[in-house]
Amino acid sequence: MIPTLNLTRFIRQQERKHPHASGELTDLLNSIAFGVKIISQLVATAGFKGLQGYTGTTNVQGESVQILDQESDRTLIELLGSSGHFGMLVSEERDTVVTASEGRESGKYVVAFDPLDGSSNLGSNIPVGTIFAIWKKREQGRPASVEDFMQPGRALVAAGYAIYGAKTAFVYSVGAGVHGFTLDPSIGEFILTEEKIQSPARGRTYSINEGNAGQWSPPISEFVQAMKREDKDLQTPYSARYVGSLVADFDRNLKSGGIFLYPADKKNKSGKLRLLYEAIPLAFIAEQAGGAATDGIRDILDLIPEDIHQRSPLVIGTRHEVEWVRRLSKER
Ligand code: P6P
Repeated sequence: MIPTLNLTRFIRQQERKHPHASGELTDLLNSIAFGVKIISQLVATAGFKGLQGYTGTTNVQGESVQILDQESDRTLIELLGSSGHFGMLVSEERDTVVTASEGRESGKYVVAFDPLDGSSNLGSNIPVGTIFAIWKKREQGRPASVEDFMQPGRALVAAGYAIYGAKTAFVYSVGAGVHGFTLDPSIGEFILTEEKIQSPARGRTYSINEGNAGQWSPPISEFVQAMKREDKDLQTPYSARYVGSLVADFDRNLKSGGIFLYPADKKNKSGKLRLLYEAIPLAFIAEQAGGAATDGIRDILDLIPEDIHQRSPLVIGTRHEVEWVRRLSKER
């Protein structure tokens, strides 16, 4: 059977539903997908192409930078740069913003991305991912500024992620449902494999780093205890699943149901994960698929970033469990 819909055609189909679309967003999404194909190859072949290991530098997060972090960042910057449709970029790997090249400041969009999230897992073949968020500039006809990133996730025009695992998948939304594509490396195409992904109303797994239990706030401790307790009415206990790679944990919950938590704690007062290019894009996807995402109490998509590398607590996944945590957090 010949696969009929690849990503390029699907995005074009979605664009045709917006008669005034200029095609710039389509170009941006295709540029990101092109970058994901290259990163997929880099991840798969790093072991014998001398791309494994560390550069010896640390990034703005204070984390040791892997060669693949740098290569993935560079790939996306170059491809987005040549698309000409962005006004400004934010990457987890760069302290400061990347502005559009001379004469291309008219780009309508700003893009924030984590080029290779979970890269500390690369040595052990655990799935890692790329996460991206696209906003329209607040005002067209002028160069982009950092202020264009200080918009809530509800203003996103598109968001998505790639996951480099047993297969390379590309999952995205432009606000009209969540759609999943699988890379066929034999033809270099992303083929539509999951149209209109809908998360279940509730899950059977919870995902949190239990090594931090001594640092958690009472509502989080109470929720995790409830996850472990035998209670027929609550349909507990749940199973514990924690990969330690955000995109892998998120992708499982999106499709099979479940909750992921990286809460604020005594060690990480604002949580560990980044608001702009981790929490917000995944929250957009989660809500589009019928799920939910909060900082424990407030919807992630209502939060307005104040700094491009700001951290945020994240509770994300199927609505039943996310609301359970919200109730406990409000009561305590
Ligand atoms: P911890 C990977 O380093 C990452 O940024 C996310 O992908 C992942 O969810 C989280 O950190 C894991 O953090 O503290 O549990 O190792």
